[in-house]
Amino acid sequence: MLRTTTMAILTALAVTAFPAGARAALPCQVPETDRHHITMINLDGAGAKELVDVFNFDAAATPATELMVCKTVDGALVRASIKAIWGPSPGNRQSGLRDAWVGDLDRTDGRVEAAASNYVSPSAGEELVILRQSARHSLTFSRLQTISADTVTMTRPAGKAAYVTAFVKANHSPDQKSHSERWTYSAARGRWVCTTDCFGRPGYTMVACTGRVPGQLGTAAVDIRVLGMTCARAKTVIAKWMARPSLSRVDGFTITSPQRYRVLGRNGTQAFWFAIFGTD
Ligand SMILES: [Ca+2]
Repeated sequence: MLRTTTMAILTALAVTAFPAGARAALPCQVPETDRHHITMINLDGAGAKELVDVFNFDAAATPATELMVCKTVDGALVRASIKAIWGPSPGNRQSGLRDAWVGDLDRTDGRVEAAASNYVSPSAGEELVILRQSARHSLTFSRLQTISADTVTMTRPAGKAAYVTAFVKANHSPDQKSHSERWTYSAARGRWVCTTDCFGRPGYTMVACTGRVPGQLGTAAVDIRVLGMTCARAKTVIAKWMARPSLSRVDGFTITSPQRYRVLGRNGTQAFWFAIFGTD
């Protein structure tokens, strides 16, 4: 896969010589990186296919994932859009982009989706970021949703909508059992939703929260996931715990730590967990 995509990007870069009269256009070129996932696909409905490059960008050893779209102008590929879609990673240099899928993944609206799975760390697992073409024939993408678990992969059965498998280990699960969640596309909700093995009920799925909660000694709670509660509520409880990590109960939540660097809080119907930055 990597060899193929590396050859593909080299081929792409080889045809980016600047055409006269296209001074405003940026070349179809990204910072040097070892991970690309390139797809040639018709986004705008016109003749030539566009190039979609989902790539890992290792900025100061904190990998980030970006998405670039290039179009053909006067026979040369030029950049049409670029978007940071994940990161910077709290994990190490080997974290970041693991795989990507580009196409009409939901097989519903004709718009193209792009999904990128990103590895964070052994305790924080992976995050799948799904984006969708901003509009039909658009050359830009908008964020749709993020799914977190120990491993998150997308499967594209022939002729059917893609589905997501999100595996959660027992020691990362609020009910202490492993789950292999199946997320299928819901046209009614316009996104992928968990439909199988979702901690017992379909509407009861773990959701990823963005942002970090600062704590002592510069550490911070990252990669927060919540079950049956809002991100804001979880962050409030986490902040209180980060201020006093000796507490075993905060705002009605029992705080446990199934793994050394992962903290779990639960109160029966609601739960959250988070990884602590820089600990693995
Ligand atoms: Ca679509």
